[in-house]
Amino acid sequence: WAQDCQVANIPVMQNFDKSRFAGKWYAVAKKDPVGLFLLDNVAATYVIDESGKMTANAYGRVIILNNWEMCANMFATFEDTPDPAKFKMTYWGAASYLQSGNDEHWVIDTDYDNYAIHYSCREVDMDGTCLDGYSFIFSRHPTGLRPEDQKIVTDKKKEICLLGKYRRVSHTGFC
Ligand code: ODT
Repeated sequence: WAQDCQVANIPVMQNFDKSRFAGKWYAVAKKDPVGLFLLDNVAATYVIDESGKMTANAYGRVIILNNWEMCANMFATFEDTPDPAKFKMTYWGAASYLQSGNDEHWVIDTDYDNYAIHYSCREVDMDGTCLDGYSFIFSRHPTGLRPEDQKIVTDKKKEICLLGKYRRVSHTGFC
């Protein structure tokens, strides 16, 4: 097994089941993109409707206009792709001054009940590696990852070439 940091070759969750992924996830760690937005107290809730379409809402502490601290309420819709673990995400904020845009939304790995690894590359470099992207480590538990899931998550961080790039996301009750 050799390290391959090509975005196109990043392994994602096999046979991803979005209905099992539904519900609330707490961010426990994050690799920031350029111009980071969500700082901490981040959680996302995914919903699958009767037709199978996935949507989500998320909240998190943000600082806008350089000094105004608030909780951002964000929404997203997801477009399916041929790979069940890869989605095209369209997102926007409850308020117009919050970020909006289109991002990739990949699920790298999850056991559905405890941990999930999210990945989004925003800009692929000339050599096929990721120039700008972000990634969340999610837990079903607000207290963080269970010790037995930590090694799995560390191994996956390595596989997606982001080991050492994450910071802890704290939950202080701000949002
Ligand atoms: O925080 C950043 O720097 C980048 C994050 C921008 C995307 C935030 C949009 C959230 C939209 C609603 C929730 C969907 C769940 C997405 C999963 C990962 C991002 C929170």
